[in-house]
Amino acid sequence: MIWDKEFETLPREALEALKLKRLQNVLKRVYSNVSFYKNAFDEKGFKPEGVKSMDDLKRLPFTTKQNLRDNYPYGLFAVPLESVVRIHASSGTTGKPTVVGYTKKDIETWAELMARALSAAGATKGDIVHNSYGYGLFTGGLGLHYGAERLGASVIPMSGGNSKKQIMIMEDFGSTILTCTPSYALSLAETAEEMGIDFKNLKLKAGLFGAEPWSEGIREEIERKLNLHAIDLYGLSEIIGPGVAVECMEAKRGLHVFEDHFIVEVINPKTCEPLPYGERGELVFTTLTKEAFPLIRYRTRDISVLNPEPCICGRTFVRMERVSGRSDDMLIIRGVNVFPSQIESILMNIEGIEPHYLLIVDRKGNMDTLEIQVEVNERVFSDEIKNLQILGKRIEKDIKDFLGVSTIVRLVEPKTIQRSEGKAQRVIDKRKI
Ligand code: DLL
Repeated sequence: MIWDKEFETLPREALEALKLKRLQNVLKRVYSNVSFYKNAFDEKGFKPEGVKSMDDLKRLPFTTKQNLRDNYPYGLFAVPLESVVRIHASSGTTGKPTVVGYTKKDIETWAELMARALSAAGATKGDIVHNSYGYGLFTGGLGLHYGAERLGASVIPMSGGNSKKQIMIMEDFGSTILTCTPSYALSLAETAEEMGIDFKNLKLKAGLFGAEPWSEGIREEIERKLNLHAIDLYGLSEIIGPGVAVECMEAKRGLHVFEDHFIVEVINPKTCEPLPYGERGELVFTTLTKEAFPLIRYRTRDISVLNPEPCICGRTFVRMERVSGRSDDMLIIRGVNVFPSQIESILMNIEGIEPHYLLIVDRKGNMDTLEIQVEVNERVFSDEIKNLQILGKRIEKDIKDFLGVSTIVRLVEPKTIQRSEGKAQRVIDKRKI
């Protein structure tokens, strides 16, 4: 279902014209209201009036996470604080969080975009949205919440945690749409099983999962275990929160970027040169309509590919492939670049392996080591030791063959790896501790 037919199906030419007009506006606003941008533009000898076509985008400076840190907390806001009605923050792994602000109109825009996202997953006003994204500074909880209300659905503000209660409410309240991280969805599946509850007897029909990378294999697990359609939802606090891009249930192949509000580019992270459609690189976004916290060419560090082909759903927005990871998630193991998502994809293709794993990176002498702890199911675990060893060796070989890196695989008992209620922590890099 398409929530906003007028904009979501705009012909390309009209969409490009709209983007250009909005870009010109936002550039003028940041130039007059944000000293960081005034200085950055002046340094490049760039005048907002100079933007005559989308091609000029290339000449604009990038904004990085470091720029956000340097202007902590409110330095990049483009409106006075009196006009800001909401503040969120994304927890950095190190140091201070990134602070983002919204005007009343920004909150409305965000709710609209989230209503679009929920509709893309098939939700309507008749649905009961069970929202298990965390409420608080994290944008997931309130982002989904406002979108569900805008859609006219009934939203249950569960937040994360207390899984048994979640399952009970799902059953008693008849939840039809589930929203949470993919790792928490799997954890809920496990709790339901322990409680003797079969998802086939629940009313869930679709889920919007995001906030962390997940592979096609995990999608299959979630769809099978929770008996619903699993849709990928992408976003980041700096750009608006969830609701930057979403998959459509018709195709489930790539996420439509809400291009009337965000310009998306893919760049080569080393040279910073824009890459053509079809080439993998770092996603860069420019916000077109945000008032409180507009960002120009924000470098996300998320890795993806853009696909401009028309989609069967009728949306004209370009699609980004599922995010395979962040450039700063990349592990360098004895000189070989490895993304946790690549390991996940290999693991998910192996019979008897559960979708719960942990990568432990360490250094012994001068040698990096990568240990993969992965759960096996009850049947495999109770098998003979010899068979477990064979399975472990086979996984090590698959990883060596596909990724060229030697690992140590440790098959562990079911339910021993810590479950997440939000974003899962899948890597422990002891070299950094
Ligand atoms: O995670 C916003 C969000 C909430 C998105 C709920 C989807 C659902 P942050 O906490 O700022 O915001 O983290 C943003 O999470 O740069 C990606 O690295 C990662 N991420 C978000 N969605 C996806 C996804 C929210 N669908 C960071 N697939 C982003 C892969 C994702 N990674």
